[in-house]
Amino acid sequence: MLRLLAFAPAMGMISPSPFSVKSLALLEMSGLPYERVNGDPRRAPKRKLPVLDDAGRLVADSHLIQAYLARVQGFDPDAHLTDENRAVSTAFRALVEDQLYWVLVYARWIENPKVARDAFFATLPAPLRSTIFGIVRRQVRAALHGQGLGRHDRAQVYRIGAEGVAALAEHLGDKPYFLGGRPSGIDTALFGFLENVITPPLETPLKEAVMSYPKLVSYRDRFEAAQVPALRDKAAQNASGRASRAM
Ligand SMILES: N[C@@H](CCC(=O)N[C@@H](CS)C(=O)NCC(=O)O)C(=O)O
Repeated sequence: MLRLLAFAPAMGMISPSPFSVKSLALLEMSGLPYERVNGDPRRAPKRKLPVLDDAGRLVADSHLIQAYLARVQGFDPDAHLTDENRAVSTAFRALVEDQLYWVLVYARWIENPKVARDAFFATLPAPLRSTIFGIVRRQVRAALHGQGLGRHDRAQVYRIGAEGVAALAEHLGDKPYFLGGRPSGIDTALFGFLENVITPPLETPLKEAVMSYPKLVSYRDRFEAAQVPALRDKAAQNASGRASRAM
């Protein structure tokens, strides 16, 4: 059976990792039997999660997982897309995963470190928790600096976030799914992001930006109800497992 190594649920989220939520959503939509496992990024091939384990064959990266499911398992959520749809999907995936994701990382790790610590390191004993959290937070800060977003001031970071969110809302318009009447892979990426912004009780300007577009909230809810209705309950079963960290 397929196994997905993902970050354990936290703060009411299916996973505190948008990429883990995305891959879980893809697996749910595929109808393929799979098992969700709380993974540890330090043991992952690229030191990031999610990782798909197909009988020992490891696929690391949510986009490669989508491609693998299409190529090897016969589930391609993008099969019906036109070339233009694919171009739009590629561009918006970059917006969500290479830009907005980092605004989320900034909101959590730089601005709300205590929330991040308690959510992602809850199972560690208190003294160890603070030490390890401090080390990881320094790594996250360096990653943000390397990516570039971490070099901006707060107002600039959240302006970039608000512009990106506005682009999502504008393109979604009144369509049921991001590219029209049928769901596709980009919806799973958006679902992962929106789940991570909307669900946790963490009030940030990024969340404010998303909540200012009720259509984005109802889109997240609609996608969940229609495409992955069992995912949240399944996540609750993994919540009792060992917690793992996510950015
Ligand atoms: N491009 C990757 C990104 C995965 C990723 O960034 N995962 C984060 C959690 S959201 C992670 O594993 N971080 C752990 C670390 O950097 O140590 C994908 O699409 O799967």
